[in-house]
Amino acid sequence: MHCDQDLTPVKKLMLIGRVAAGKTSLTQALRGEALHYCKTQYINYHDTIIDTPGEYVETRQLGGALALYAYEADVVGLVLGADEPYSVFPPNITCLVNREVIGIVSGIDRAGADIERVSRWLRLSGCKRIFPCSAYTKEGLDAIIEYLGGRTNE
Ligand SMILES: Nc1nc2c(ncn2[C@@H]2O[C@H](COP(=O)(O)OP(=O)(O)OP(=O)(O)O)[C@@H](O)[C@H]2O)c(=O)[nH]1
Ligand SMILES: [Mg+2]
Repeated sequence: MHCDQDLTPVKKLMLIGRVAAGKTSLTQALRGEALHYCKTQYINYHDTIIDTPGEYVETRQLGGALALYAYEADVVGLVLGADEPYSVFPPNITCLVNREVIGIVSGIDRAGADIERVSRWLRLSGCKRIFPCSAYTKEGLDAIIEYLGGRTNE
């Protein structure tokens, strides 16, 4: 499975979200890789994406490290699954980093997806731009790639 576009390394994206939010799958999809489950056990640096383990946002002691790692990125993506029952991100959290922060609603193909509700939570946390997407169906990936400055292959 491949994306229609290449993710040209114009802006480096860091993904933050709870365990199983879909960060690694999104990373694979954006990079045009076939999806394969791989539990993230440490912060993974790719050329254009920094993929973080969900435990970092779920564990107070590790949370501070995310703010520091954000300095390695141009854009921070707060990832919430479209079917998540609550948000792990507090209100107005985006002011903690001096980077652009976008909201990513992942897994919009999932049964029980409520894109509007999850988008509201992300806006409450301070995200001005929200990108609903699915690593499975590839819906919405082009918009993220375009936002990051990716080029089409054509
Ligand atoms: N239906 C659907 N399932 C998805 C999607 N993205 C991920 N999943 C599934 O959700 C599960 C967790 O996905 P991961 O991408 O590993 O989640 P993660 O946020 O990287 O999780 P950690 O590494 O534990 O922090 C896997 O079983 C994926 O197959 C999606 O867009 N749609
Ligand atoms: Mg992961």
